[in-house]
Amino acid sequence: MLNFHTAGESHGKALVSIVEGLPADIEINIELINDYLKRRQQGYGRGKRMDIESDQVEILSGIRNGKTLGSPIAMIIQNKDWINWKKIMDIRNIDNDSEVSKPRPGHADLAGALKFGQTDIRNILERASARETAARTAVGGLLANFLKYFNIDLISHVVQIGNVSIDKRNYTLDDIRENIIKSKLNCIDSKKEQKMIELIDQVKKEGDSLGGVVELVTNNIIPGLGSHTSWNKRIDQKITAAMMSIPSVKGVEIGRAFENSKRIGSEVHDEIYYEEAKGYYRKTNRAGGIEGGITNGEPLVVRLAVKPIPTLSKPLKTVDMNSKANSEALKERADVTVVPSVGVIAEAMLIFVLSKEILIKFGGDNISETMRNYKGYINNL
Ligand code: EPS
Repeated sequence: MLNFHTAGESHGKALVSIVEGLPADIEINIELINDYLKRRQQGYGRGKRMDIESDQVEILSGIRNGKTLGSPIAMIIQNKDWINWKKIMDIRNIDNDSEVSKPRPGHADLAGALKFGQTDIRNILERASARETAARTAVGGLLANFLKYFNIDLISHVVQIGNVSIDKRNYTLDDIRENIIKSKLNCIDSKKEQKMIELIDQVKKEGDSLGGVVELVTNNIIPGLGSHTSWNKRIDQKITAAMMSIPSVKGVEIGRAFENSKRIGSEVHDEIYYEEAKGYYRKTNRAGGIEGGITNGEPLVVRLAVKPIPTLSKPLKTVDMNSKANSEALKERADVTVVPSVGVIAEAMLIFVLSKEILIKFGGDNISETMRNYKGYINNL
């Protein structure tokens, strides 16, 4: 069963990913992984940390002569900033003056400190930091090599920052890819993007932060991934769980779920057509590519609501965990918004869910075995 783990603290030495369950003989282009890592670091509104890091993956195991071995794949990304944090993050002895005791509202700080019995919040925030998502993105980039065999393509784009949103709704994955190339925010509407940038600048000056909405769109999805037969086999359940695991993501919508909830059935469901060359198809895709917990072959469309990040240079009120006195929350170097990066992390998580579903359906210890089963299924459709 395909799975992965990550390890690593935000200002520790490195981030580690271990991926298990990929078939042997998959051709791996390491540059594809590095492209994902680079895209995750971009986006207007990121903080100074992104000037320090330039994430590159090093593969430690599981690949030989450019191909997977079927054994666990270990990957490492160095934290360049670690050198500046050695005294605070040292594994043996730390500088005790560095204790953090003022939890940020909206962060894992307080809940994590209570749960794990910690008085130094740094013991929580280092792992709660979204830096961990670099390790997940490496996994997504690795598995993107696997999805290439099935011609599956996917991309994210920003549809809202704060209260500025794009109005366009009818675009294809190719339109998105073409239009976000020059965008600093992965936004297809250059006029709205300008407004988003102005808003980010203004909010930055005010010492505040911004959330937004990102959308994921796929092409060439295989019909029949997921299953209606059990609650925990439904692919919408798996996709939403994976999306909700991304820090700052607080809501997930498949298709036009919230809009659909206001309409009558005949205005919502996507009518079915058939053509010899195309097979079954729809003229609309309000369901976002999933019916009965199974992909129906239409593009997957998933939207994520991202909250504003909790680290504010104009801090909110909190309580000092040592003195219990009213205080101002921890102020740290931070981003103003991470919405474009969340899109790339969401791509990585969707790539993982799709890869896992493909292997559940087609199996295979070797990619040729997986492809033989896949082709047999497609020919029978
Ligand atoms: C983060 C705080 C910032 C972000 C970080 C997530 O880091 P720092 O505290 O070092 O300035 O830049 O994100 C990343 C490092 C990254 O690679 O995405 C946080 O508190 O979650």
